[in-house]
Amino acid sequence: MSLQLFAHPFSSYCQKVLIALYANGTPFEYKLLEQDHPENFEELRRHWPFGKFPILLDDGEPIIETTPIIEYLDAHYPGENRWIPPGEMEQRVRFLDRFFDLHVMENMSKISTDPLRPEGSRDHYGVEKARESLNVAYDWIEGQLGDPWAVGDKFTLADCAAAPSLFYADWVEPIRDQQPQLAAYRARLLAHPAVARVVDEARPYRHYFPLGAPDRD
Ligand SMILES: N[C@@H](CCC(=O)N[C@@H](CS)C(=O)NCC(=O)O)C(=O)O
Repeated sequence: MSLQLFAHPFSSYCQKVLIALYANGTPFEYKLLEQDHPENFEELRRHWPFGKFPILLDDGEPIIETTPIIEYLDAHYPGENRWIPPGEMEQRVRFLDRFFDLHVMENMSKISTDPLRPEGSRDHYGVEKARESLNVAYDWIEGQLGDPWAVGDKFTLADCAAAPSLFYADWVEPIRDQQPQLAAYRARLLAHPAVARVVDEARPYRHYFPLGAPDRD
């Protein structure tokens, strides 16, 4: 079996999957989605006409959407970290994965990609709502987090989703003093070797950040 990941280092959803691959040392071929590789975009669209990434190919068979990709890795390429530990933790891991994707990553993306819209098509109302929702998410998760990881001592799918979403969310809407647990969790995530690696690999692309990357992290 051979894995190929169509991805870009600066993309938050790609980082979610890259963290899982790196943390378990799972070998794969990186199909970089950059302008000097148009053939990779063409191949991505052949498998997934929406053109959203990442996608994973296993011997040419596509696995699409980040959560199913990590579920697939857990089932077919198991490693030191179980991404969805069986037993009583499973439901919590799945719920927090949805929480970070839907309530942190999506609001962060709405805010950070609005400047890319054509002039006259900016969505100021939507961006304001996304900021409000992000603050609701910060307040809610503050009392919910395990230590050191989202569900306790196991680094799971929930942490793979949390790391890139909180990394960038703090750039667009800084985590506040009222959320010390969340700030500490973000710092622990950034110190994890697989997360530190994706952050470092994305560094050369920071100028892509539409709002301007802050001079930190
Ligand atoms: N729900 C999808 C989201 C994927 C997604 O939105 N990826 C972004 C990159 S971070 C993307 O493809 N953006 C380009 C586009 O929307 O055309 C997943 O979990 O895989």
